Amino acid sequence: MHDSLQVLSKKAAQALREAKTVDALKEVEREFLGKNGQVTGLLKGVKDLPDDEKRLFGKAVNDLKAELEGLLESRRHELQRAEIDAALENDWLDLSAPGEKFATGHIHPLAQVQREVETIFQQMGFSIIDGPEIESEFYNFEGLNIPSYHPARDMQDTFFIDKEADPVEGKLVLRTQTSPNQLRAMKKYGAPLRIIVPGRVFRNEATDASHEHTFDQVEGLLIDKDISIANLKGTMQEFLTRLFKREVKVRFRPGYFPFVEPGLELDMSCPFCTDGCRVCKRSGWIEFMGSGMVHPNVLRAGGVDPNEYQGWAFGFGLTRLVMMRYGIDDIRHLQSGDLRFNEQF
Ligand code: FA5
Repeated sequence: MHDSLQVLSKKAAQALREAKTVDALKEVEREFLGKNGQVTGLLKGVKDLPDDEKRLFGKAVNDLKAELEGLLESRRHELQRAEIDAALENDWLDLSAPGEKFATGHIHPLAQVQREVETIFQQMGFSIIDGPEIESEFYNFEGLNIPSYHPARDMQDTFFIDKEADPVEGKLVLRTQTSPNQLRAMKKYGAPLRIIVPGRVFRNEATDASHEHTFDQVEGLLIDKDISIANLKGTMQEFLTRLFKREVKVRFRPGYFPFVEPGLELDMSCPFCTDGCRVCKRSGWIEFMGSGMVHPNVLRAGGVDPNEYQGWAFGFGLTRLVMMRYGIDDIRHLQSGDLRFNEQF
């Protein structure tokens, strides 16, 4: 081989050996075999040589180029292998190490019980409907047979919206009960009807361990022909038995709500004991809800003919049910947003 080529070959082979990384190798490649590399420069010069040297020298440079390319390729493999080995050595992952648990939230106890209630009533053929939290006085009171002069207005201390009253529907209020949806549903769907309405209600209460200003109720309404209190009793007994997963009995006491006649308070047998406990105050019975046969005035206000249809309605406190279910001693925990409380469910 031409002397100068031999020197160049040695120089290149040494540079290749000394390149310690794939990037450094690229540098060496550029220096010798790149567009302006030393070997490439020699090749470009071949065309200017006298004819007799052209062939010999040209072949020698091409051989050198092929040799360097071979060396380069094997060095590249070597370095890549070494880089992979180093990565395997340093960046390994212990797949058997115990994982780190992510803190995830869960459904709030109020929503959990609401879902259970909805599922049971759906299974019994009831539809679940929703209504506005800001109501008119008409739907919250007048239409439910509670005119403004009626003393029953005082039973539910009300938040009013600071806005001029509508001549027909009156002032706007934060609904004090879910009962306005009896009227809304009758007007919208007519009779027959089978609905429940879970929802948040508001009262201007002095709060304590069992009273909140904001709490949840579930309204129920069934309207059809030949409906009696017996249907209400059977429905509630079945609902509570499914909810508590043990046989629950119900009993009625007289109660007063202007929108039902007769009005009834419903008690359930204590689902937590057989012979008296703290929850039922050793009586075996727990007050559960207000109910009764829908007043004819309310049917009329909802556009249903009381001569053709009857029905019953009920309203229970979902928040109180949740408290009873989980043994929560202070209603204010439920809206506190305190994770130490919420995490327990
Ligand atoms: C009513 O609100 C009637 N609308 C229920 C009704 C519907 C009767 C249909 C007849 C027919 P009452 O004011 O009693 O009734 O409230 C119903 C339930 O809401 C109570 O049994 C209680 O569980 C719950 N409740 C009432 N006030 C509060 C409060 N401040 N905090 C938490 N729960 C309450």
